[in-house]
Amino acid sequence: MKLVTRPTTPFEGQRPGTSGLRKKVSVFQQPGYLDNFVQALFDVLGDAGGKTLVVGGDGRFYNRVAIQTILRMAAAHGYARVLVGQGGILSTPAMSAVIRRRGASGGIVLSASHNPGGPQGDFGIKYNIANGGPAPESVTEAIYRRSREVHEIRTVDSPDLPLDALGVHTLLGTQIDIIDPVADYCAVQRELFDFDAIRALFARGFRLRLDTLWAVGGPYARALLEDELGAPKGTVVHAEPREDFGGLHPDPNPVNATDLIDHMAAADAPDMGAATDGDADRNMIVGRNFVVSPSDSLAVLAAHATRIPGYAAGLAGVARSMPTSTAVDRVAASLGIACYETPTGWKFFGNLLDAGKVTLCGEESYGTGSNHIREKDGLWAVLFWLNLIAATGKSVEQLVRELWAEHGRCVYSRHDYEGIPTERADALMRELRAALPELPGKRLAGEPVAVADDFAYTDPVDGSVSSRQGVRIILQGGSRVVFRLSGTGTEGATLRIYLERHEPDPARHDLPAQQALAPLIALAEQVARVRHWTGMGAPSVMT
Ligand code: VG1
Ligand code: CO
Repeated sequence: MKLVTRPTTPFEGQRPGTSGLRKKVSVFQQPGYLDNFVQALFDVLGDAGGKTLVVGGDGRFYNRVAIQTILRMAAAHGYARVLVGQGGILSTPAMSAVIRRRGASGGIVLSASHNPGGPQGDFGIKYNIANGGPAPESVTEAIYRRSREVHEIRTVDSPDLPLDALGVHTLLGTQIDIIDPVADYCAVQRELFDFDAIRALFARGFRLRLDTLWAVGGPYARALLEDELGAPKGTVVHAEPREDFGGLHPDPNPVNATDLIDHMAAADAPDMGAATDGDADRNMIVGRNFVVSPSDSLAVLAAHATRIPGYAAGLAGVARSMPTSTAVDRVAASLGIACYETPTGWKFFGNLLDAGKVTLCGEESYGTGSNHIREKDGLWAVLFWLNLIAATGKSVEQLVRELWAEHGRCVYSRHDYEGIPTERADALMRELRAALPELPGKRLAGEPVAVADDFAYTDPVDGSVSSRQGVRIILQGGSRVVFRLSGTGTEGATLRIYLERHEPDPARHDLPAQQALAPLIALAEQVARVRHWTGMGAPSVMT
């Protein structure tokens, strides 16, 4: 076994997006592509002496190949220890838990999260820092700059390590520990929730259907719900991680998780349904014939947090990404706590959580989490809802309807236009940005425009500024339309249009969202010429 240095030439386009570097598997399979990015990362991180690195992924196609490459390179760079999830498995929230509990200096997550997998699908790599959360923009930009200058790869010449059995190996001077991928994660959850109450709920016959979409959430959900909390076997479905997610699109929304939605609409529907995504950090919550919007879910959790042992002392504050609905703002106002508005992407919550300014946070894209780790956490949200139902005796639907009754309903929808030629998506955003100065005061959708800007964020902890984070058009009554381009897609561009309207009148709470939002949908077309630029008559996905 010896240290080797191989010459290489930089690749274009290794700039991490909203959550790491995501590309088609075929791009990652180019010789040296992954190696170059990892070399850039290690160059930016500097001296690895005495440090511990964690490595794991969501088990998708190419996970194992990537892990072997990274282990060799980590050894060549002199890490003292590397912890690897057995079988190469670590969900994103489990990675965060392991980094924090084991005092690691950081971790590498192999996942393209909610993007489809398999040889034809996507792959991704992301670095998490010592707090367990995604690296901030200052770090991801430094990696990108370095990726354009990498000229040699430092690695070791050694055979693959066996990943499937727990154990300890040595690679050059580095100790490689193959660890149980679920233990640390489960320990964190046990500290937060009333497991006895949840166990009693299941013992009373409460029925849950949790669809982990053949992705990495399965082993975690089975260990906690079925093995520990007494949920009947079969509560977790599609539970064995598959390299191609069984052909499913592991994005837990009503469009992709149709099997779950069908079960929840059936005459003998379970009491609660839920789904998690490729790397198990997202969640969708469903009641009987009742889909909960992620923004409402965050608001419900915030409103009742003190019913949960881990949050009994109350919340320091809450945070949501800018396009997420203002439902949680209303709850925060009534609780008398601060509510922060951040750009899209979990990395922006890290400083607020570290500084103790917020306890709960969430995004409209089916992500919720808290200060227990530094990533969003799908199964945590499911446990939170279960604990809440056990503590209040109320159903999913009742809890949401009570939120609406007290604060009004924030009617919400996101329209995605996927696979647009990049130049056309850029042109749409350019034209829209150029039109912004003319909009304030103008009447749109029957109301004057109060704000028309491009969202910029100054981090209240370190003062860093992130600009161009989404175009917002806010009407006088608070209704909003937000436009931004996705930073996780791998084919062309994806335009996301976020629509929100507050409805105080309970008599109108059951109006279908698309109908209630029709004036805002028309506004979006009017100001952004969506049909013209996308060439599409309707969004490809509406959630
Ligand atoms: C999307 C979501 C964003 C989320 C990100 C990562 O980003 O909108 O809220 O943080 O995915 O989620 P974008 O740039 O495509 O809109 V995950 O579960 O894919 O890591
Ligand atoms: Co995810």
